[in-house]
Amino acid sequence: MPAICILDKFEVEKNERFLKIAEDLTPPLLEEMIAPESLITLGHNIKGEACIDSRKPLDTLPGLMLKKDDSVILDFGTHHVGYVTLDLSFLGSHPDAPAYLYLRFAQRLDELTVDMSNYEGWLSKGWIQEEYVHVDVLPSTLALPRRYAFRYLEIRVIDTSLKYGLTVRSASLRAVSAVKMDQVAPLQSFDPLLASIDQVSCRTLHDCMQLVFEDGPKRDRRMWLGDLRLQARANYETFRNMDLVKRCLYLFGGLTFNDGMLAGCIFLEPEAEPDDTYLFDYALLYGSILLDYYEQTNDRAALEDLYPIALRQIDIGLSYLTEDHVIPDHSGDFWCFVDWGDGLNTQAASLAILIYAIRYALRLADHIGDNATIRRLQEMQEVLKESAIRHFWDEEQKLFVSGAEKQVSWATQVWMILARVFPQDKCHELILHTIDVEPRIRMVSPYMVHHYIDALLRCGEEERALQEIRRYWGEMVQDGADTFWELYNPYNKNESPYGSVALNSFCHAWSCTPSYFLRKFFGRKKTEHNNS
Ligand code: RAM
Repeated sequence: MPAICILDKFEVEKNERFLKIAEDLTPPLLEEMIAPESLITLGHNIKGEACIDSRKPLDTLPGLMLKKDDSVILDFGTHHVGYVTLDLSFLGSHPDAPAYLYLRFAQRLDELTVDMSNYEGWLSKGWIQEEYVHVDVLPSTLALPRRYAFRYLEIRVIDTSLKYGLTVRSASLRAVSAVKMDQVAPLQSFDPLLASIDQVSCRTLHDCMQLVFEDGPKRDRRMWLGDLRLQARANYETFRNMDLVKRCLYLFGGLTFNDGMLAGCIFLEPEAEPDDTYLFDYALLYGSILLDYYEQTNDRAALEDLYPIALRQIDIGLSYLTEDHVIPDHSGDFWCFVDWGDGLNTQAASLAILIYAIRYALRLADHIGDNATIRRLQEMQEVLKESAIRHFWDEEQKLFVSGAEKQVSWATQVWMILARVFPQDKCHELILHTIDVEPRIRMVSPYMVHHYIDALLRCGEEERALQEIRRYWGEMVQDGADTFWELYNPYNKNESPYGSVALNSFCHAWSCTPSYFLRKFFGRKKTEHNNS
């Protein structure tokens, strides 16, 4: 089902001072020249999944003569983001027709086996990383203007002519990122799986750190608030690029609309603009990004500039409350994100996220010394906790339910725990009971699983949190992830919110948080211990 938001009334308010601060913090992009490692051919394993059948050394590439329908696949060794240049030539008579090429960039091997022309989902086909190119003159250098996110490049010759064949003398990639991988020391763990999970997380974050924290360098190539929050947290434990977080906070803060609302995401080009998409939960979580940033940096000026924006989101959130202190049920609309997944009812979670966001706003207000706000929000927090229990707690099932259908989902329980609606011991019982019951409405995005891990830690379930990181992100590593994916449902590996897995992003910001958990909460001792 398409999930879009188009606001009728959309009046952007630009704060030029904030935008100037953001502009001045634009990072230089660091470049690295990368050559492919080898040439590969594809096969299938016993499960029917695409795998590498054979490899040839790179120095065999220039000698290959590619004629009509021939193709070659280059493996760049791991996932990268950047610009590709091909040095092309020919063998045979002087080219008497253009070389007509099809180029396909893939983050995962299985993308190379899908016929993209069959894609009929609701997101634009424009996101598919493929090109049809005519090359009129040979030899020549083909410098592709578009930025790609990929590990594999397939070059297929649609046609040359009967008199000549194409050769690829060399291929190169100018990889870009705001940071360098070697800025981060490897995780100190004797558990090779955890070390790999951390490494893949770091690479995911690295590849998403461009002129802003992008959500996915293949798609959507923009900055989403919810993703930014998790990326910033992982960044504090790894690359520690504080200026990039600051720039992103000021970009959002400098581009509000309709009396102070924050956009769900921001486009960067041709100039920074907010999308006309409001996501209730994402906007509320801005305060938590600001608090984390302030506690990391002590940047008082930023706190004072951006505190009113964070507070405004809480007041906008509160304005949606009914007289009975619940948020009306918007499930089915792209209004409160929570998680991808068909049929998730978000009503109860939206109230929980409001309560959670108020806790962060209170801590911000405390730093600012805004006592009137502290009093007002403390009272409101109690009213809302009581309302959450009254409306959504089902004493018989010992679980929270959501919406008129009284749906039981993992997401609702997790957010109620993070909102601290119950004292810690009761939250602990609730998470264990949820694990026992295994609600049918599961978590499908790493974004939601991040919050589940957070809830486990809140309940003192550290061992289990580590086990879940191993199980969820570890399974992606075992499934061949070089960078972590936008969506991973171990129960349905082909799940896509977009109508085809071809449009899923396989290097996605919100999936990079194992590094945050492993480095912040689990020292060397714990990760060793769990290796058994
Ligand atoms: C998708 C992207 C993005 C996410 C939004 C809600 O477009 O995956 O990362 O934040 O949905």
